[in-house]
Amino acid sequence: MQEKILVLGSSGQIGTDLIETLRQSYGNENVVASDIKEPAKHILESGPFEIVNAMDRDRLEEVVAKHGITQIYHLVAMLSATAEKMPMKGWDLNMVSLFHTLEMLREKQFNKLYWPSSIAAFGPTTPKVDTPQHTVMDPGTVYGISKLSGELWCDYYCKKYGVDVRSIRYPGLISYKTEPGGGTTDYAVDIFHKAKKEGKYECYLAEDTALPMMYMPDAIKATIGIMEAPAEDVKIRTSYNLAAFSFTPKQLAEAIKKHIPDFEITYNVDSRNDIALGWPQEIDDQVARQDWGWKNDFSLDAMVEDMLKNV
Ligand code: AKB
Repeated sequence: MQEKILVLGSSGQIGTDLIETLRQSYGNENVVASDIKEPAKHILESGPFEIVNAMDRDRLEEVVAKHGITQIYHLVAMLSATAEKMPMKGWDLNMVSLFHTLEMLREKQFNKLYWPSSIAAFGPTTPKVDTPQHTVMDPGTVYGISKLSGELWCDYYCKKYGVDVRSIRYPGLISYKTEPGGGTTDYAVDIFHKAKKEGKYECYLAEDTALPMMYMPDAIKATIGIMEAPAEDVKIRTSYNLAAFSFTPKQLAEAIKKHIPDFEITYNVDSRNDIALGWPQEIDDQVARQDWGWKNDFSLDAMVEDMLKNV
């Protein structure tokens, strides 16, 4: 069967990279980009694009029917730092858009759903190092509460209605094509732009705040990897732990200095550091590696080299 894929939130940080890779493997015309704002020119010109507000179920149903959609990648979310400023809006966006797609999946309007969770679903009493797949989860942010709730709803729909929904807990994602917006981990992208342009960066996290991170090509590989895995291999239907490397701002600055020796980092810590301190530092992703063969390609140094080449 020819898959027809709809990406919700395609103009965002993950969407821009994901659309390019999906179009390469499934064919331009079979991958529909959608967002409330227009995407980059090359995305608009290489295949179909629809303006879709993921909160508008009628519009979602219209686009799914129009293109004969078989799979949806749901990438719409208000991230951690922004959702702390507007909790009700964040909760609404993150949950209502998920329920629309889960309900449409239950009604068999399409066959398979990808919905991302995050390390934000963990909380202050979760083990910080080698965070296991199954552990205490007590998120302290609106975004994290929406991700943990979403995971449980995905599992519920899978068990109760037999739908095929798959999910990964993303670490902080680093990319150069599109900048992230409103996350706690955004510094790890901003730092590269400032390092190249100004040779210095003022960081809002403390120098020793460690977080799990991943380079975007690996995140895209994992996202498509879990969607293409045989259904019986995807045993966990809440969400899978996923890891590549972890670093503190100080360690990232050291890695950048290997290429830009004069680079300087200073610190002006704000409330985002409190959010980061409630998250794990290093994730154990053995279960994803065993179940559906996940394996990262990029180390910290390889990511830094590639970012500095491309920003
Ligand atoms: C954020 O910082 O909010 C996101 C995330 C870790 O999910 N990048």
